Amino acid sequence: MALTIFGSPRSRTMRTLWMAEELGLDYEHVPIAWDDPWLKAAEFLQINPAGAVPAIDHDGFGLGESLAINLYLAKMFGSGGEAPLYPTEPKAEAQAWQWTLFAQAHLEPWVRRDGGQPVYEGPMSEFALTEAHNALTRLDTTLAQREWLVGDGFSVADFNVACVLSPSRTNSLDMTAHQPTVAWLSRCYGRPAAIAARSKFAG
Ligand SMILES: N[C@@H](CCC(=O)N[C@@H](CS)C(=O)NCC(=O)O)C(=O)O
Repeated sequence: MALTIFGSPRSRTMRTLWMAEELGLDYEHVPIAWDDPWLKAAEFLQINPAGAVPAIDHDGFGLGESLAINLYLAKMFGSGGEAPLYPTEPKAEAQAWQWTLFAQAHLEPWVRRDGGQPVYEGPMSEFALTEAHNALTRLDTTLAQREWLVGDGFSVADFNVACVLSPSRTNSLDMTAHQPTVAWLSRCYGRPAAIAARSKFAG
């Protein structure tokens, strides 16, 4: 199999690189920047029509959207073994989708820091902060009762929510009221693969 991961580690591509590390995948990395004009060239748009990173090419199959890439790689390479990253039982799988969509819809818009833009300034700041804390409280409610979001172990559900709540984003928030989430984030980012990915790529 040939897997290519496109995107600079200073972008959401860090999510894909962490997943590749979790799964122990062999891959080629093309560290293209988010503002490189090649992202809008026909050749790259065939891989990801959104013209954004991360994107992958897996044996000629192109895919964009970081959280979809994580679901795909986890399902393809992490469904088996003693501690599967991808839950295959249909209800558990649906919960992994549920948490992924929760992260995309209810966290990503309010915790994003694209292009170094301040998120919590300007006319939307109060609304954004309220939405961010509401979503974190929703997460706290679950994590006060269980160690991981789905099943008994770390899964792609934890992965996708945690990678949206990266340290560079939670550092801009007052997390005092969200101790269950803070403790869970430490468990996620304390994983050997998370530490290895950060030390390899986030220098
Ligand atoms: N929802 C997408 C967002 C992708 C995205 O906006 N990526 C940024 C870098 S972090 C980018 O490539 N921006 C360039 C552009 O949109 O023109 C995902 O999660 O993959």
